[in-house]
Amino acid sequence: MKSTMRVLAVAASTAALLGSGLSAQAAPTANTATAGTSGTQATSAAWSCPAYRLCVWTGKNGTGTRAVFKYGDVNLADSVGPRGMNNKISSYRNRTGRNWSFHNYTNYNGTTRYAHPWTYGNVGSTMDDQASSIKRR
Ligand SMILES: [Ca+2]
Repeated sequence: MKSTMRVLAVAASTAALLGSGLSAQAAPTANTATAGTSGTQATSAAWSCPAYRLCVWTGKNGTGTRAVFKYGDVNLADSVGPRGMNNKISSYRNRTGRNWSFHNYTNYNGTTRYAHPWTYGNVGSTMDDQASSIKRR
């Protein structure tokens, strides 16, 4: 990973977005084809996420192992909070009214991408399998 830092004070409206900028809309119809195939943390359906939480997945399109956040995680590699997600996040769903930032280093450092309220999608090539911290804004 490159060591370039981004200024986090940049207004969210002008900051780099995650993925291809899917906007607020209803989540796609659940895809049951992938249900229950990836172990104990597999979600019941693609994009399944509790209300008022940020969900992230190890697979694209809301599949694979899921982690759920209320406040974020300063270090995805440690044992505090969900395990097994460091450098593995490929998709997200933001079911909150807040912006969230994804960073390729711990402590909210490094390359930053934003997930706007009520959006979902793949995180995009810049952040795919790169995120090491996540912050609720
Ligand atoms: Ca952690």
